[in-house]
Amino acid sequence: MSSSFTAATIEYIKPFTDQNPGTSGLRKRTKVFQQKYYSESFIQATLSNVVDSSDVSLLVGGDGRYWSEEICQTIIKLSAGNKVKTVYVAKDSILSTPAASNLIRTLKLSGGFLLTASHNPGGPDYDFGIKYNCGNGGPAPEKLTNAIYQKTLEQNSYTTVSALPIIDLKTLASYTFEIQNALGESWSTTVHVIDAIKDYVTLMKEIFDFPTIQNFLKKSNAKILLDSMNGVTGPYATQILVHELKLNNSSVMNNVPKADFGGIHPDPNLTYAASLAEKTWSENIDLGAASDGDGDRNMIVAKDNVFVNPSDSVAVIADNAHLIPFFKKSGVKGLARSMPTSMALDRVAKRKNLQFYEVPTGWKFFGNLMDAGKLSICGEESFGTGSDHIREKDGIWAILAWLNILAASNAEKTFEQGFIGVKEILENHYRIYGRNYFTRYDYEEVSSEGGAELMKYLRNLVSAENKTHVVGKKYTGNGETYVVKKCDDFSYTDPVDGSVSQKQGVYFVFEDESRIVYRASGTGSQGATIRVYVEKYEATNYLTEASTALSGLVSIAKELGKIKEFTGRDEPTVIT
Ligand code: VG1
Ligand code: CO
Repeated sequence: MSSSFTAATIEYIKPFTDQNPGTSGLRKRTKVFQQKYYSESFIQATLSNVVDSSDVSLLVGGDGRYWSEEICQTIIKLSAGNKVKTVYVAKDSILSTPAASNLIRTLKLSGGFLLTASHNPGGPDYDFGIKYNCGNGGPAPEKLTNAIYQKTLEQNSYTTVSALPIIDLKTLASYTFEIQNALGESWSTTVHVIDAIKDYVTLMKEIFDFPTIQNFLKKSNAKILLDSMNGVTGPYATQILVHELKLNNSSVMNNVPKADFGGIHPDPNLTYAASLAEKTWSENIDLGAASDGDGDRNMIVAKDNVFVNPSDSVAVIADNAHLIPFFKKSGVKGLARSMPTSMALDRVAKRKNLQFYEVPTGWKFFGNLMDAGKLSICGEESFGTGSDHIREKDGIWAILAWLNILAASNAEKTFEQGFIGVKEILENHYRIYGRNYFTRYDYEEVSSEGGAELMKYLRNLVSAENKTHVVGKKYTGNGETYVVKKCDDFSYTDPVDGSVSQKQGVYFVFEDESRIVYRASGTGSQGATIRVYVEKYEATNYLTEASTALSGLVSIAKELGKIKEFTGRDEPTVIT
């Protein structure tokens, strides 16, 4: 469809002061985004930084949360106003974060807007978010997010084409609009409403050994359950598990995306995905999994009360990469984890003689390494696992990786005496490598001042002038004593472009390699969230409950960080 000229107009606004994107995009209460000109300001600031030629093409879509369709229309109008040549919009605006990363890469787009606040709850009273990904498919690096923020502080107008019709997001179609501005310039903008599911499914079929997985599922009668938590992965999971791998419908749950996630907090951990874990354990399910609102996180559980800690999950996947066709073909170039993630992966890198990197929290830091061909498999303790097939973490990828490993580990089995399950794979890993017990305590939505004071106190404690008093100091908790070997505020220099990211978390390493890390979250939308990460390595004693193995260090972590004093909290909001 083509129409006659539509006018691009300038709207005047006041700058906003609170549009600094955090760990992964701008996340606020929906009501904040609904303020007049608020979303337009952030979108314009982004477009001002990324529209650098007459050939810009963008992708738009998100996790389907409340307010997404409205913002899709706003982005289309501002894109047209800013001379973007082509806008690809996901049908129904349903586009998982990993699928977006893939589409940006395969369609060779300039970038894309992802409408998501990820694992944060959605709806009129909860969170909304806008995130920009670049042409490599990964989250915008700090250099760009800083420039966007600067722009929002200064700009006093945006350009839009308010007369554009509302695009029907329910129907696959293309539209071209001829646009003109007051200066007499003219250009055209084309909008394609596209299927955002199928390319992702094709990609998964290229990466994993679907015939072997299907054969395993059929012969073993393994029970699989994937909980999409009413988030965006529902249609992807249904297509892959039910239509491709021929499992029955009961293998997927909460698989229809809902604007408010059906009231669920779509964060796949043992607190918010407790019903999936309970069902898996009570119904003897061989592999239970959950993914978050936008589909980039995953949790793996299994019968016999097995919970696969995400730090272990990435280590197991890396150790078994040779069973996955994608890595068989391309090899494993290197491994990486975020700083607070347990050191289980380091051990795999060492044993396999692979390059290894420790980066700050947030997926954007992995992208540069991948683009430079230095990194294949990486993970974060926050239920994020992924590889260089795209530039985001990928929930369904991680679940399929486990299925592929299960299937390939049992390829020779007759299944009369059962099969090697998740539990055996995990315990075998511990037998070879030992176990890095790990836990994270989150103190959510404490006062901003309290959170800031806590981090200031810790930074001061590990500063150059004070750290000499801390190193060598003994701390005792629950009768266990640990001696500080080193401590610092983590700083990272990107080995590819030399950019430096400072103040990425305060860590204490003890003489037995145990660690305590403190960080302020960069994804919350209200107050401050303090995360405390605790880790302890045991070479042979790998069958203890994590909470028991870590109880001494946890009590040291509370005391060392003066948690009660600064946050007013006795107990954390969430323990993972
Ligand atoms: C959290 C996690 C981090 C993750 C980020 C985005 O950030 O800790 O590992 O990359 O969320 O995940 P923070 O700053 O709150 O600790 V997602 O699934 O919300 O895009
Ligand atoms: Co997410």
